[in-house]
Amino acid sequence: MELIKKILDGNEASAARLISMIEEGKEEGYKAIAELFPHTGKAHIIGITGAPGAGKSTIIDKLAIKFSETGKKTGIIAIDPTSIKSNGALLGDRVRMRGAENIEGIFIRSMAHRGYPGGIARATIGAVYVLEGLGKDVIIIESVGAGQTEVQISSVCDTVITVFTPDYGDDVQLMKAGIIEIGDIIVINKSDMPGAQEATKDIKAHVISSDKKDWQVPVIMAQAQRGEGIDTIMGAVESHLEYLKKNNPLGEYRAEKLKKLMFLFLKEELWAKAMKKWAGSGEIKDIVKMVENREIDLYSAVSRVADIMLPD
Ligand SMILES: Nc1nc2c(ncn2[C@@H]2O[C@H](COP(=O)(O)OP(=O)(O)O)[C@@H](O)[C@H]2O)c(=O)[nH]1
Ligand SMILES: [Mg+2]
Repeated sequence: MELIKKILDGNEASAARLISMIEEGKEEGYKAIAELFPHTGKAHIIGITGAPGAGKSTIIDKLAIKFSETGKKTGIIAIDPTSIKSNGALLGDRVRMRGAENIEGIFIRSMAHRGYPGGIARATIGAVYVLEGLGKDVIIIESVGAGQTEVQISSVCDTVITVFTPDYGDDVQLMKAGIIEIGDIIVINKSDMPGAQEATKDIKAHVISSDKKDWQVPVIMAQAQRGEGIDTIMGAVESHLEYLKKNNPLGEYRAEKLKKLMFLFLKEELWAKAMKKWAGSGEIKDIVKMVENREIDLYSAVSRVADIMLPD
């Protein structure tokens, strides 16, 4: 396929085109991915999550520049719900990546999230394949901290960085929701703000009680805007990759995540297929009506619909 040849040759416009096709769920796009697949699997995939405004894009901008200084090509995928569409291009996070934007070898792509959370992982993994085909050594994915979405992003990534700010008090909910648990590295950004030391101490205490196997999650203070702490983050990212390779061959580590993603995608696929197949079903509409009129309880209704859709 001509498109694939161009991507493998490093043509960014072709890569952008294929990512769009995947975002739109085009059959042609999935076929191209199948052809691209043998050329993938080598990049280090890093996720950065955290509340809007925590400084994720600023950190990525600086990290990508550092990577490029060490000769590594970086691809950035920003899943940005605040993106504004302008001339067909998504702006938003790109605005915060002005430094990295013009460096050769760095490719930035914003992706709109399409309202349904499952779609994020689905389109993201496609974009990862494409960036690997482009020859990126490192792929950084930015996404906002939002429960289910985060869990999905962590399934796509080898290393997850969670970004908090000193006023993370509001984020206690995130911690309770397990957001902190998915971080392999935790960054307290905006350490110029009051309360940074306390926040770091608090989070360190929390992390110690919930550490991951034999990886001690580092809690790093940073001031991304000024580039402070970026070297430490970079070092932690590299140590985490070493750790994964040493203790758990990367293939094994990824296998577990891939299995999870496969069933996630399967669930969506089956749901979409069932909805399409049964959209006009009078039988199901009748059951829905009965639910609306409180003639039947929800358990019975769902069980009847499931039996219609998937008979024994
Ligand atoms: N005070 C302070 N502001 C920062 C720091 N890092 C980033 N910012 C600012 O915080 C705002 C949000 O940053 P951004 O990277 O877009 O956050 P994102 O939404 O998590 O991607 C921007 O105005 C940044 O310039 C920092 O260390 N200290
Ligand atoms: Mg951002």
